[in-house]
Amino acid sequence: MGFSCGIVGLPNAGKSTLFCALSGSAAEVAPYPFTTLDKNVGMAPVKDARLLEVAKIARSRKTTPAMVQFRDIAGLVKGASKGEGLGNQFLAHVRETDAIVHVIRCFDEPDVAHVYGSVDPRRDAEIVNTEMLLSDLAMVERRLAKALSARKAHTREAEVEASSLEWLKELLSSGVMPRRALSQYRRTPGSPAISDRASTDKVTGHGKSADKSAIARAGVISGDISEIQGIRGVGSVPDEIAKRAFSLAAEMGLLTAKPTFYLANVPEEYAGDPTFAPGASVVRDIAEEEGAPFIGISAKIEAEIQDLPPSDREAFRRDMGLAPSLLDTVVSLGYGLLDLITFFTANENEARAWALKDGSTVYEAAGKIHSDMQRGFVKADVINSEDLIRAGSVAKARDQGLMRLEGKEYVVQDGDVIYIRFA
Ligand SMILES: Nc1nc2c(ncn2[C@@H]2O[C@H](COP(=O)(O)OP(=O)(O)OP(=O)(O)O)[C@@H](O)[C@H]2O)c(=O)[nH]1
Ligand SMILES: [Mg+2]
Repeated sequence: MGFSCGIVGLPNAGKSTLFCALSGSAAEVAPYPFTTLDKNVGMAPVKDARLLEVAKIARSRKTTPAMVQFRDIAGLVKGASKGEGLGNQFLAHVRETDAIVHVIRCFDEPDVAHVYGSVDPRRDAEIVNTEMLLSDLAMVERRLAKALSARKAHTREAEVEASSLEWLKELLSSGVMPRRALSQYRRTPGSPAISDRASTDKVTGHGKSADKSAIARAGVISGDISEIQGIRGVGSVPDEIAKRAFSLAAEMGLLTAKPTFYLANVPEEYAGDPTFAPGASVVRDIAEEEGAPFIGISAKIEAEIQDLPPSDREAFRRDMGLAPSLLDTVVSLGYGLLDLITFFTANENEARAWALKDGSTVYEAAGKIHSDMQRGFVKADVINSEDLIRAGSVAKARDQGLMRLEGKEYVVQDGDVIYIRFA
């Protein structure tokens, strides 16, 4: 799978409308709060023109794109973490996802009730973020209680775990979302990224963004965390504790530690120019303050387009001044946010696209395909899809010396076509 993405927001923000527009699947959409009582799960393919070309060259019988999963849950309201509304019980469905899209209502429509009576993007974003923070805090406190009794054994591991959870608790209780700490850290000029992977990349020269990808890996963070702007009142901790805290946050599925982007759901008349819609600039500011990506769309228009025959969609989008595809926009945001690249496998049976964390080795890529391939990994023949497409066939690519034999440590590049040799 490419990645999975949870859709959160207040009731009637347009989450299910967005879900339908993205996944093409039907979900109940209605003008009253708490329409979604359970969760909706849908999949959508990641479009990649290179896959079709690679499939043609390999004469593959079928092509399998990478897939993205969307999960739409009930709306969150104030007090959700204490059992208000329906939201909290469904947060578990979002804990398992890779990323979050936070939908904020910017459309004013008297027939669609707003649970707090008016359109106010900053207040709404704060309510939802606070509920996620409180839910995460409760989770951290439960785990901390266990860790504190384990600490009595005086092992180093138990000590690190308890201290990391204490620091996470402090962070969350001060209202700091761990994802914010991570993204601010990423933006701090000169912040060192020390991980084994980052240094390997530099030595082999393959790491086009070694530092970035190293930090993006959950739990790999370094530097003096206390220097990060915005974390006021939170004590500094040794690197080891901070690193463990971030990997625990990922492991526990803390919502406020997940890469997140904000989506302003604007009135239909602003569909072609969403940033000019009232409220959209507030959502953009919130996103900017957090270092998070932002997009503005009209979910209603997008869902309506999804109902048109496919052949009519493109012209309709063009006439409305919309980007060519909402799904493509969201997918590329997600790939960027999660530092994902694409690699391909291709034989006569199947040509397939896979998503992989930037900076991963071909050995790790083999593990994605099949555990046997990783276990028995010998070498990999690698060619970039662009070279392969230019050469026109695998044989010609070989003749031109474009196919390389790589070992375990090779860092996969975006667009690589990989043939694993395994024993
Ligand atoms: N005018 C207008 N209405 C919209 C827009 N987006 C959604 N709606 C309407 O708002 C209502 C709520 O939309 P849903 O997608 O069901 O909202 P939700 O966030 O899933 O709501 P819950 O499931 O109740 O949490 C529906 O009547 C939609 O048609 C929009 O951009 N403009
Ligand atoms: Mg819904």
